[in-house]
Amino acid sequence: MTTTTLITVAPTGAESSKADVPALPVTLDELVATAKECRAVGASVIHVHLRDAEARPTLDLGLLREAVAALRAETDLIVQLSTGGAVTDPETDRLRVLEAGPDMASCTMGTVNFGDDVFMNRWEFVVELHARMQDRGIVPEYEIFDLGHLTALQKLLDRYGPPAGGHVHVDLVMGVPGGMPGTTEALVACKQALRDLPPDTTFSATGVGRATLPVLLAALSAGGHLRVGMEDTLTYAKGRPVESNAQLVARAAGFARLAQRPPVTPDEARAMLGVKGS
Ligand code: KMH
Ligand code: ZN
Repeated sequence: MTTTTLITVAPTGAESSKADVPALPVTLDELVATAKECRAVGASVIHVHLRDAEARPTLDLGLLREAVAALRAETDLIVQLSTGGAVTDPETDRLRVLEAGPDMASCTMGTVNFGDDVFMNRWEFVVELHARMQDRGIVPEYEIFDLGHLTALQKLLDRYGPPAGGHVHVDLVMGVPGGMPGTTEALVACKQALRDLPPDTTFSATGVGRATLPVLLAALSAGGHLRVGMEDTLTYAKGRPVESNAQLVARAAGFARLAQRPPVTPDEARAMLGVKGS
């Protein structure tokens, strides 16, 4: 029985524009303010994509280092950098993200259609990411956009060994056009496939767009953890745009408490995920 809930906030993403979504945090000050608000209402991990001075997605190493330092100085959240970036980012830039020294980084387990685009994750690239994270002691969150990505993860762990920290944590990203649907049935199929991974493997789930609530409720009932945020969700309810990331975290924390699985603190999350102390 899972008795607590890990809540990750993904506040920005690489897909929405500030012009379309004025509440999106795009400057470092906005990111840090969002991080503090989300920590206060139940988040323990922050999944970070950065924007440049024009609010365009960037993997600039200097900006990433600055963001890691600022988030560590101002919060006790686990800092997880995205190595997924935007669909246009080259592999070299995505690998270089690790040089910013985050606690965790995402590692997507395969290529997936992504709306009209393709989110490329070649096998050799995934292996390289996994190996560099092992070398640097960065704990991966394996991003799963489709059921077969879990088979790829099993192969990765069998061939190249356990991740840094020794614990396997996956995030099911559900409802991306081109990936698996955001349904209870798909989540249960993934949960069944998790049986082929190490027995203490944990999972969180993210429902994109209108899959947000079905996936959140299915994850809680299936013993999963939660990722929420404006990377994935821009509508709070029909006709109501999301006002802030904290609004989404507070809603997730409320559901978690109702399920008698209250949110964990960042230190409890570190112990769960095998992340070294702050
Ligand atoms: N922005 C997507 C193309 C990740 O952060 O690792 C990829 C993504 C996954 O968001
Ligand atoms: Zn992301």
